[in-house]
Parts: sequence; C-alpha cells; structure tokens
Amino acid sequence: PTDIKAKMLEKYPPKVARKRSKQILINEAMENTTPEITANVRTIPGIITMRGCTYAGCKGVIMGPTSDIVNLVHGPIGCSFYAWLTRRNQSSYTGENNENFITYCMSTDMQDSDIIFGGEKKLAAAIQEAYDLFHPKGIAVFATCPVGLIGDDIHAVAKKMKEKFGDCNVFAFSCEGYKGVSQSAGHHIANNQVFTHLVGKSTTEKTDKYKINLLGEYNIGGDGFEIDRILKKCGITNIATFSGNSTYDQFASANQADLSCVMCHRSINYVADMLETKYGIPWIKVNFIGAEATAKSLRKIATYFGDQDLIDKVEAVIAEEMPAVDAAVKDVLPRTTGKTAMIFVGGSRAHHYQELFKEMGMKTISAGYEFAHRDDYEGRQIIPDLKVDADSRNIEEIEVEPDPVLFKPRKTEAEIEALEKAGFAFKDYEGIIPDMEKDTLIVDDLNQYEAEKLVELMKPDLFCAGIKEKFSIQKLGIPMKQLHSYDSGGPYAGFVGAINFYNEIDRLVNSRVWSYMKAPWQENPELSATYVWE
Ligand code: CFM
Ligand code: HCA
Repeated sequence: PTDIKAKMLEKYPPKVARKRSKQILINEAMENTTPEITANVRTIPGIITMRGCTYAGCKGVIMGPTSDIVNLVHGPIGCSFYAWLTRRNQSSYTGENNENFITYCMSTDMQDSDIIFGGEKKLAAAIQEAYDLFHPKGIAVFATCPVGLIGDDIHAVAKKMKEKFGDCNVFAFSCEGYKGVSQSAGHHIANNQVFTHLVGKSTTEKTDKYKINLLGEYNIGGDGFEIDRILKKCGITNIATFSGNSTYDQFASANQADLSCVMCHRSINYVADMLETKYGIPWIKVNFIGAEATAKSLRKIATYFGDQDLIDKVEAVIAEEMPAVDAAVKDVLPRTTGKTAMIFVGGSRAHHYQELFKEMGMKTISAGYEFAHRDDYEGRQIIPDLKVDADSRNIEEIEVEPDPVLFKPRKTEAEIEALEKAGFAFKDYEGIIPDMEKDTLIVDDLNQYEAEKLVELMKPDLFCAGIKEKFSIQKLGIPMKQLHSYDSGGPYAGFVGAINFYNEIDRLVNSRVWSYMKAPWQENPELSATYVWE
C-alpha cells in the first residue's frame, strides 16, 4: 500500500501531493488509537472531485424525500432541473388530498433582471402561487448561489408569507451551493431549520408502547420500506424517519419518540443530539445494512426498552427472517468468497456496505467518503479535538436548551447506568477506520484521476460509487455498482435487502461480459482488414 499511495501522488505538483497525502491513509492496527486523517476540507482547485454542493445536501438529500412539504427553489432554473428526481428516494404517501410533491420541480426561475434588481418580490409571488395551487402544510424555500451573492432576504420573505397565510408554515434555508466545502454543510443547515420550524409542533399524542425515530434513513430504492416492515413486525412504532418517506406531521411529532436510532451518522448526528438536549430522547447508532447488522440493531432497540415481550418478539422475527438469508448466502458464497471491492460514496454507506460484503466473503480493500468528517473515520471520541476552520464556522450552530414543557427524561440515571454497565452503548460511533483491515487504503474526497489510478493499481473485482464514476470505471473493464442510486435496484437494507444485494453482486462480479472488453480485431489483428488502393 505504501507503493500505491506514492503512485497515486506521483503526478501531482508537490504542494498538491502534500495536501492530498494527508487525506490518503494506509490503515494500520494501532494499540488503543486510530490513525488520523484530514477530512471536511476544501477540494484543491483544478481537481475533478466526486463531491457535490451545499444546496445538493440541503434541498436534495435532507428535504428532497419529504412528500407533503412544497420544496421551492429560489434561483436560476438549472439548479432545480439538476435536482429534479435525481435521488431515488421513494414515497408511499398519498395524503388526504392526494398531495405528494416529490415529482414536482418548483423554482422561481431567476433571470438576469432579478439578479440585478433583486428577487424577493418574485419569491413572494412564487410562494403565493404554491399556496394557492396546493394549500400545503408547509413550504420550504431554498437559496442557490446567486441568491446569497445578491443578498435576497429569503427568511424575511418566508416569515412575511407565513404570517399572511396563517395556516401554512413557510421557512427558508440559506443553503447556497458555495456555503460549505461539500454537501455536508447542507445537511447541517437543513437539520437546523427542520428542528427549529417543524419538530415539536404536533398536538396529536402518540400512545404506542415502543416508539422510536429513525434518523438518517432516506428510503433510497425502498430501504426505508423494508426497515419499516421489520420494525412493524416486531411491534416497534417508527414515529418519524428523517427523512425517507416522511411527512410534515411525522417531523412535528418526532419529540414524542422514546429513542432515536441513527442510521447515517454523518448527515444527522446533530438532530440526534438536539432531540436529546431539548426533549430528553437518548440516541443509539444502528445499521440496517447487512442481515447480521440488522439483527444486532433490532436486539439493541429491544434491550433499550428492556421489556421481555419485545425481546422475545424481536428474537422470533429474526428467527423467522434468517433462514432465507442463510440460504441466499450459502448459494452465492462459493462464487463471491475472496473477491475484492472498493467503496467511495458520500458518507456512511462506504462503511455500512462493508458489512454486506463481509457476509458474502468479500473484502473491501479501499474505501472513503466524499464529505464525511473525521469522526466518521476515526470515531466520535475525537469530536472535542476537531479544529473549527473558517469554512465550518460559516455554518450556524444552534443553541438548544431543555424545553420547559416538553422535556422528559426517558430513563432514570440509574437505569441508564445499569444499561451502560451491561455493555449497552449510547451515542456510539467508532467510524470506518477501526472496522477496516490492516493495510487497506482509506481515501477522503477521492477524485476522478485517483479513482482510475486506484483501479489500475489494485484491480478490484468491483467498484462502488456514483453516476459520475459509473462509465469511466466500466471503461476500465471493472464492474461498477452505484451505491447512491443502487442503479435501478434495491432495497438493500434489512433482511430482504440483504438477499437482493447478494444476488446482485454475485451477478456483477461473476459476469463474463468484462472478458469481451476488447473488440475481436484488437485481440486478433489478423482479423483487421487493410484498405487497398485500387
Ligand atoms: Fe448519509 Fe445518505 Fe450517505 Fe448522505 Fe448522499 Fe445518499 Fe450517499 Mo448519495 S445521507 S451520507 S449526502 S447515507 S445522497 S442517502 S447515497 S452521498 S453515502
Ligand atoms: C448528491 C446526491 C447523490 C449523488 C449521487 C451520484 C445521490 O450528493 O447530490 O453521484 O451518483 O445519492 O443521489 O449523492
């Protein structure tokens, strides 16, 4: 791996090589410590990064999957068109009046004259139009780059329209694309506003026995549907998913759950912390990617509630679901064991999907995040040491205090202590590094050039990333699986998802199509014809 790292950096100018070198790490087993990596820093200009922008993280990732909130983009139409149905977040919501706005693309369509004279009037008119057409419970406004540059006050416009309507919650996000170094800043901006404007606003009381929130699950390819199926079977009520298949009322009731379960730590750990501080809801890390991981997460939830009925029910569900999983693994193992994979996606999935590969006897030889922070690599214990740079200081941190009416401790201190003594971990996330084998290569903010170089040097059996990498990797003769959109597949979460994944990966890594990459005349030149001048 030392050699591979050197070769990846070889072509860079010295200054670039020095910077990139801190974001490329050869994993080594260290006693009681985890090696340090540089993350969440600016991409070096000129590099073709895999990253997206802050607006993508806010409008696309966090708010995109909600169904009955109108998402109105304030900006030139290109930003909207690019964000229109590009994420495979599914929704089953049909609404009282058939409202499900996911398939719409709503924009103020800013023109040159709006940039010069200001776009606030146009924004107010667009909010009015959305209200008149749909009468939604909420309208969310998103700023794209030019809005921040010209200084339109989207928050003032939203507030004015909210007061005018009286029965529609209007709120705005200053999520200009340039606001942060990646999508990650957009998650933070989105979460702050969801927490401020939506959570805790419901007056309907939830009386179910085992109530949780599922944080950081976006229902891509129907993952959330499969998780909900399993939870329901166990008798666990999912009050709110942030934000896969979510609705206005779910966000509004989230304060009533008794436990927050965090799937994607990167995008949402802020909300988990705020729910705990303001309402007294403890949080745990879960992972429903991988059959074993799913079983472990269910057991963890049951242990938290501590009720024998629930513990037994969860065991019964696992016992019922596992035989099909075991049969599927047994079938693929002879063909998948020993194969190698690389995973480079935005955040959590580069870690979570290693579970599924392990179950198939496959090794992840290299992985990394586009935009995760050091805690997602090294674990949450390093959070106090994180350096706050100018870019992160740019993103608002909201101060949260216990709610005078709604705060309620879910467990006594003695109960929490007893759980912890028995090995139960709250707020635990150890990151990707300790989970990866020695001598694997971990790369932050991988770019187009390095991706091709890595493939050339390490020759994996499978490369997992996004649409921008799809075809360049396939052209190198390596099967490529999109782990953002799942190509057109999924779900891959839960038990049914694991089976889908085993079969899909088996098909990909054992396909013979890659041996036909060379045209017949490239392999046998005698087949090629020569043009003869007559
Ligand atoms: Fe979390 Fe996600 Fe991911 Fe993410 Fe994303 Fe996504 Fe992703 Mo694409 S919230 S960090 S910002 S798990 S959209 S559903 S697939 S990069 S690894
Ligand atoms: C985003 C969304 C994305 C992009 C996926 C891809 C997604 O970051 O803006 O590059 O293929 O999952 O849809 O991450």
